[in-house]
Amino acid sequence: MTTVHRTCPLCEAVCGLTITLEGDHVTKVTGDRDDPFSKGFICPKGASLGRLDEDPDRLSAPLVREGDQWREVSWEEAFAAVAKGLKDISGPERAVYLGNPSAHSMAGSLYGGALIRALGTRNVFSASTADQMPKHVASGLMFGHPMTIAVPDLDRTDFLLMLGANPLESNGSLCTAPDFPGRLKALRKRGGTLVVVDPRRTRTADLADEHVFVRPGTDAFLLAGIAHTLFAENLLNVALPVEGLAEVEAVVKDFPPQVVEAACGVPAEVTVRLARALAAAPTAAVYARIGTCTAEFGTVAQWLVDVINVLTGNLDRPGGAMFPAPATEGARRRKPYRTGRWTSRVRGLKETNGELPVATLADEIETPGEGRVRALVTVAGNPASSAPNAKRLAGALEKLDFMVSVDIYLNETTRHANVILPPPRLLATGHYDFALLNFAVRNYARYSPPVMAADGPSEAEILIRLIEIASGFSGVDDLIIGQLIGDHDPGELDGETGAERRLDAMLRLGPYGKWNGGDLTLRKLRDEHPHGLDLGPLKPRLPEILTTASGRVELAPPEIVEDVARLRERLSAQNPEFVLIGRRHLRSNNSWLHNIGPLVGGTNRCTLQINPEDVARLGLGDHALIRSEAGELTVPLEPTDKIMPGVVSLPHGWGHDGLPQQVASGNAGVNVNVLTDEKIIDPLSGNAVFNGVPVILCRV
Ligand SMILES: Nc1nc2c(c(=O)[nH]1)N[C@H]1C(S)=C(S)[C@@H](COP(=O)(O)OP(=O)(O)OC[C@H]3O[C@@H](n4cnc5c(=O)[nH]c(N)nc54)[C@H](O)[C@@H]3O)O[C@H]1N2
Ligand SMILES: Nc1nc2c(c(=O)[nH]1)N[C@H]1C(S)=C(S)[C@@H](COP(=O)(O)OP(=O)(O)OC[C@H]3O[C@@H](n4cnc5c(=O)[nH]c(N)nc54)[C@H](O)[C@@H]3O)O[C@H]1N2
Ligand code: SF4
Ligand SMILES: [Mo]
Repeated sequence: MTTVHRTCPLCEAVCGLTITLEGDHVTKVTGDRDDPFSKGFICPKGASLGRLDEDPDRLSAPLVREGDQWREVSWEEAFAAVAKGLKDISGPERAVYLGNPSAHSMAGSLYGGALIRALGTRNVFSASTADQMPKHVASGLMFGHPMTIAVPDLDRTDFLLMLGANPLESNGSLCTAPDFPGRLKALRKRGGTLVVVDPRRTRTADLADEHVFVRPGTDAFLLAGIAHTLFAENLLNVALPVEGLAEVEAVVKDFPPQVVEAACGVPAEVTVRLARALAAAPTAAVYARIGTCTAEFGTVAQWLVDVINVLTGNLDRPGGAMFPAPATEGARRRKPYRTGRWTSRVRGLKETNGELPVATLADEIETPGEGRVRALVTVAGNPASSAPNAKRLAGALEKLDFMVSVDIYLNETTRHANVILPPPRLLATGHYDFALLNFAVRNYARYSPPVMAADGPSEAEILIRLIEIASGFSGVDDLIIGQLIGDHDPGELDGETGAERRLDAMLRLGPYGKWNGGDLTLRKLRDEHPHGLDLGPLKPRLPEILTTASGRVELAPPEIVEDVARLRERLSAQNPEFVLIGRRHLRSNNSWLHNIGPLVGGTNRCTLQINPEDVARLGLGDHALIRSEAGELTVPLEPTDKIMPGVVSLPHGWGHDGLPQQVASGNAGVNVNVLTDEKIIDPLSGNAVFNGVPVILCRV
């Protein structure tokens, strides 16, 4: 029997796990009590890590498809098939899609960029434009860099206003905080206040001092009403160097609480009270997540979040919204952030962060003409499930000349591939959270080396081979290390693989690093801090980390101010009779944990939550037909007064009919993204809209 300790890679909470093994078989998983950040916290998903790692339906060898037959092949044969498939397809005709787990893996973080360059394409898509792109765009325009993202200082704040997030189920997002539930309870226990804004009374709302119902897709109105009140009642406390204060005042003038009430459904007196409370609290933070991002005014809403944090004096101060200093942070070029450096071929949509909206991937594959996407590489992504109008996208994948997927399952997306390349089990893979530690509520680092040998190439090695095949270039690690370390001696770098040596270089150059006045190295982190290293509470970082043209916080970026006109026009719009939103369940993880027996069933079911008043009014039975611009589904109903009348909620990531995954195909559910509409996006970020989708309901 052996015991190993490592970070859970399944969600953004980065919990430490203690794993007991008999040989290579996992017998027990518990929370790692010695992890200074997660302190033993674990959720049911982390506890099922062994089941996932040993799932018999996971792919254990590369697959090549011939017609509708799959054949297991050797790695060399698989890579030869990729080389042949990509050979006659030029860079601009290739596209890549990086899915959510590539933001968790070392391979995705370290080799995603090089893969894109090797493919020679601007057709870059990822789950980010179905998720947090509005936050990157708003932060990029205000602070100069899309990763300069403020997170709520959860452990010290006196007042937290949370919109469109449900960390009791999701365990938090763009706010890396293991045991988020415990941290919220601690906030209340120390006399702090939690207010949750959500069209559903969630488990997080149940824990709060106050829950405010909001009409889906309209948080920007509520936030504008709060900002309006701060100006109108002279509650400002602007402590930072800012540009554009007068412009913000002028822009929010048109959104008094009495006026926004009709649009967002929040009574004017509640909006005014929230503004006063945010201004009066010793410290406060506004935090808004997926419910507000995957909405038509996503970027405007995210902008208003930080506008309010600035106006109330809470940006960059302890207890407010702060900027983490992750251990692998590199120097940021003083080059102001821009979007739209290129546009998509078919719909002319703007590039953001080097990506195009996933909402237009199907257009790029289906529309004939020069530059049509003919080949697609997916890495850890399931866009045939996760993208808006997923049914159309699944059909488009059939029209590709070649597709290769790096994935652990044969699923909704990879079944369209010609070749599937499966990475080895998690326990054979090193782990470092390059992306998520940018958003941690304490500065923290932890490296988890592999605990067993892999029986095939690691995911990093798979991506390196794809880079070599696509570009003919080998030696990517040495090239990047050379560019990164300048005059330092590469011979000092530790690590068994290129990925580890790159991690070491980044740690050494980072804010705590040996090559930067500190003492942190990979060896030190791995050998002296196997349970993780606490690097202390967040510290104020402005104005040093601002990279805007003015060197100040840009409170009124012109493109955002311009988009407020669209919001103003919407003030007088009619509300649809029903709108659709999503939700997450504790034991889910987007589309890919439904094959793990202990995680499905019970409360984790694909049902349409609907208010009982609506059920009665429409005379619905246990099922209903739900129809949108994009498609229709028949769904089982779950009447509950926890959801507002006029709003219905269906979780995403279901609809697994016919997959070679025994448990998942037996609990198939339906795919909500048959209903979501790829034609409607947040124009500033290109982000998909999943919340506030107009639908009609009919009896079946
Ligand atoms: N309607 C609606 N749609 C949504 C959302 C919503 O709230 N509502 N949420 C959106 C959000 S926030 C996100 S992030 C996206 C997610 O969108 P995607 O990233 O496209 O989808 P996932 O379901 O996360 O699929 C992850 C894929 O990675 C594979 N995988 C798992 N682990 C590994 C690994 O270690 N290596 C590799 N190579 N593959 C692995 C899985 O088998 C699966 O195929 O969905 C979005 N779609
Ligand atoms: N268990 C579990 N954990 C996960 C995931 C998972 O699938 N399952 N996915 C991971 C991923 S990829 C992400 S991005 C994060 C997301 O993490 P969170 O942002 O916390 O996501 P949700 O739990 O979906 O909570 C979103 C809430 O927004 C509400 N909402 C919907 N529309 C609106 C609206 O218009 N306005 C407001 N104010 N609220 C609205 C919904 O009712 C829901 O309660 O979770 C991560 N963690
Ligand atoms: S909360 Fe997230 S990181 Fe922690 S054990 Fe659960 S899935 Fe893993
Ligand atoms: Mo996400």
